[in-house]
Amino acid sequence: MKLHGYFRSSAAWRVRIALALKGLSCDQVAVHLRHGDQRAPAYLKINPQGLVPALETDDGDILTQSLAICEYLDEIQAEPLLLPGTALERARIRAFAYAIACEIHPLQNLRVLNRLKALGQDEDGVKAWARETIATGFDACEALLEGQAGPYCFGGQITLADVFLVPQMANARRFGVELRWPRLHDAEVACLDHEAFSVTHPDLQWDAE
Ligand SMILES: N[C@@H](CCC(=O)N[C@@H](CS)C(=O)NCC(=O)O)C(=O)O
Repeated sequence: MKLHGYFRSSAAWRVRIALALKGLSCDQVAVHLRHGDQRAPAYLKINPQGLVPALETDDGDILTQSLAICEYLDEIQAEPLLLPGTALERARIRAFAYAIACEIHPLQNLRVLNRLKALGQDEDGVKAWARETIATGFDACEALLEGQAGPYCFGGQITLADVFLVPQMANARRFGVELRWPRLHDAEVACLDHEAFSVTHPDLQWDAE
């Protein structure tokens, strides 16, 4: 398989974590987001949305959207399951991952921040927007974990929720969010102790700058 990503992309990091957890090997192709490679015609043929990640399967099929890719990986390689448990438990794990993927991350994405700048927001205003978006979203995420045992988001097994939490915590730090969520913090610490999270860290990628 081949993963089109970018070292700092939190959405690509989700997929790197899922691949590493499942022991699936994958070539990495760098799409330099700051240089605008995602808008090059050749890349738009791979992902018409002009976003990373995109995963090319061994059969040459192309998948986009990190949630869809992670769920695909969970279906082709069940061990360890990212969506374990009962239907109710799986729905809770999904809700947490979706809260990050669908509500927090899209609002602090590069193209949104660039658009805010184009509309006249200065650098401080743009960063404040990103911080507020993440902080409000994390308030809800912390509440979603109320009553859930640790050390991970949903008990003693790493799930899709953890795969989405850790990269978003890195984004929070990058924008200078004051981290005030003890449960999210503890889950992140537990995850970073696991090789699948540490070796896939943005700073350790071959295209890291
Ligand atoms: N919902 C998409 C989001 C993908 C996404 O926003 N990727 C960012 C990097 S984290 C990107 O490619 N941004 C480029 C841009 O905004 O032009 C997913 O989960 O795959």
